Amino acid sequence: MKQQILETIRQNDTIIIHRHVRPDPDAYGSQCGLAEILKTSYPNKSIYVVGETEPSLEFLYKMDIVADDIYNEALVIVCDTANQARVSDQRYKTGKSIIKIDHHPNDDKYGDLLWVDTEASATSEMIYELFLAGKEEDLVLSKKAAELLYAGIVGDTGRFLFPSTTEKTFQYASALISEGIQPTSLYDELYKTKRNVAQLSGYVLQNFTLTSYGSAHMNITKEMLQQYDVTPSEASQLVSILGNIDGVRAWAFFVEESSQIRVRLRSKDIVINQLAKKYNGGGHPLASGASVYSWEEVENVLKDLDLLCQQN
Ligand SMILES: [Mn+2]
Repeated sequence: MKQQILETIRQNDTIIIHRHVRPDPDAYGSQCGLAEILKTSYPNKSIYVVGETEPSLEFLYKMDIVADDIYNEALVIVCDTANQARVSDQRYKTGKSIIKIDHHPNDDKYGDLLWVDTEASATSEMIYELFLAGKEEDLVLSKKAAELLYAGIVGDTGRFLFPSTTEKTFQYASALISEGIQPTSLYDELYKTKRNVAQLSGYVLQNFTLTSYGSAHMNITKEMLQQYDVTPSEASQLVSILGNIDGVRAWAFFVEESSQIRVRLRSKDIVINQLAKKYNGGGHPLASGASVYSWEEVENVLKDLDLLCQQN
């Protein structure tokens, strides 16, 4: 599949790379890391990255503005995006052909070529693998590309902590560091916490609930977001802080937005992506997302989550 993808890339002069909405470091890292590799390797091709800009990740890369008609002749590559509804900038559909590169479960098999590796810790890890598959021929890895892929791997593995981290992950990370990147300054930017977000995380640690079966949760209402002056996406990032608490096996984070309540589900050992699916979501076995539309529904999610902890 990697060779087929590389062959398709070689045959196209215009390539537009997409990723998912509400981008995280792996979305940016895989999308822009691939763009950097292709720009350096094929200076005569036109390579674009599109999607909404996430202010906290803008230091990594800048998105391009692409006119609609450019899509007519373009190969579109979508990185790190499990399902079509989550592709940032829905014009991806109007490309000449589409390639999907992703590490989430392949429930929505879109695209003309699909490369899905659920064992990969990050899509950025897969992009590095794509580089390895083409480096003897024509692929070149710039320092900027190495930095982007490293940021993606670091983001999706929680700095090499999550169980998705493998021997391969460390090998690739080591190879990326040998390109001369500065992990420390990257961490400074990625893990910089705004004062108000830090204060909200203090509130979460003081007020979360934990059942005797090991399910924990926290509700963040619109009023709390206002009070702490924190955006829903900033609040959602606090989900990981419940993971280290003694007795927590699986946990949910509910953040109220204008038209829905976003659910972040995490787990140490119990598979929770089926639960996410039941509530309009999906994702990895131990890290998923969902959406509900009332606080009554939140109670149902919590009952289901606690039942999973009880039964497993
Ligand atoms: Mn990812």
